[in-house]
Amino acid sequence: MSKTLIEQFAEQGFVKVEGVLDPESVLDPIIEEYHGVLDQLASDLYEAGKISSKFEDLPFDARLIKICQETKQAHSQYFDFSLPFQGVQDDPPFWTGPAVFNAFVNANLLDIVEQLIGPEIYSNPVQHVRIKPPEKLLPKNDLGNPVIGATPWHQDHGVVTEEADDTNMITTWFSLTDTPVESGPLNVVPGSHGGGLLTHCLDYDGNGPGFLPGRQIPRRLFENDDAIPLPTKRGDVIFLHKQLVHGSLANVSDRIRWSFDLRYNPIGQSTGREIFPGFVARSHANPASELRDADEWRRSWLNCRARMARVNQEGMDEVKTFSRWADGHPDCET
Ligand SMILES: O=C(O)CCC(=O)C(=O)O
Ligand SMILES: [Fe+2]
Repeated sequence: MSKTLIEQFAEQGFVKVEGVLDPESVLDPIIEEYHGVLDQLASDLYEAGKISSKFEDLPFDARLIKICQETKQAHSQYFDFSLPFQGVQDDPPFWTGPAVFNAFVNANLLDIVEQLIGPEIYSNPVQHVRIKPPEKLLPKNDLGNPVIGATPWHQDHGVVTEEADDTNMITTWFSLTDTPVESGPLNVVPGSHGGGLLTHCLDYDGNGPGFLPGRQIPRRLFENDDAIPLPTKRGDVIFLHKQLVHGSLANVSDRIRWSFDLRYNPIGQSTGREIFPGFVARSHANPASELRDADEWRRSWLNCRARMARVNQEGMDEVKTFSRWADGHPDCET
């Protein structure tokens, strides 16, 4: 079994493993925590006069959708366990609760990560929660596109800085709710991790209908006809090689689409976003170094937020967190 998993990952650049996370003991407590986050968002917006009601009687999905519609925003930062790269001021909200932390250090998850990158495992801070309401119910931005939608073609290697070029980073992706094809799961190009790091264009709009302008890999640079969607059930986890070309489909369902993407790399290798805090998730060599205190994790992000408020202001990016790509590459001509 484990040989098959390792072989499949090596050949295809991804592997989906069913039933890794227990829905009741791991995922439900996370959903419960996020009810509190949504309460906070509703209170803040209501007090600021930006919504007509706190919508306390609505279920999670409908309440979030209503708030997005009235404010014409997705409010992703409220839910995320990460921070903006620039212009951090006025303490942007984020969520690093204990149930979330519990998933980061889940033993079943780390057992598979260990098979793929070895036993000394660091939690890489390139990490996001993505809650995407049905596109048909979402307000549109200035360009007429939904305020949060499908993820364009990219490699995760392309979102870290050059210091992490030799880092053996692995992405883990799982959904909090079942994610059938119509909900907009990951869409991957099997085997595309063999072609090296491809050009990511900053504001590319040549990928055809359904692909919004933005940072992405032009589809002529890889075998884009081979892409396959990876629908998931609660508890399944997808593992991605850092050079696998992937994106996500649009959420054309009636339900929210809700995922976590967490990354890990061998201890001691650069995370490619050094100003953000990672931690030792597993170490056979030094078990005492494993972080198991959710409060300490939360404090590391609070400290990071204070540091970020002193750098990368007003269009500056003296601390590189993200953008290794420049405009004007010949690959980006349309
Ligand atoms: O969930 C998504 O829309 C995109 C996730 C992704 O690109 C990733 O997990 O690396
Ligand atoms: Fe990705």
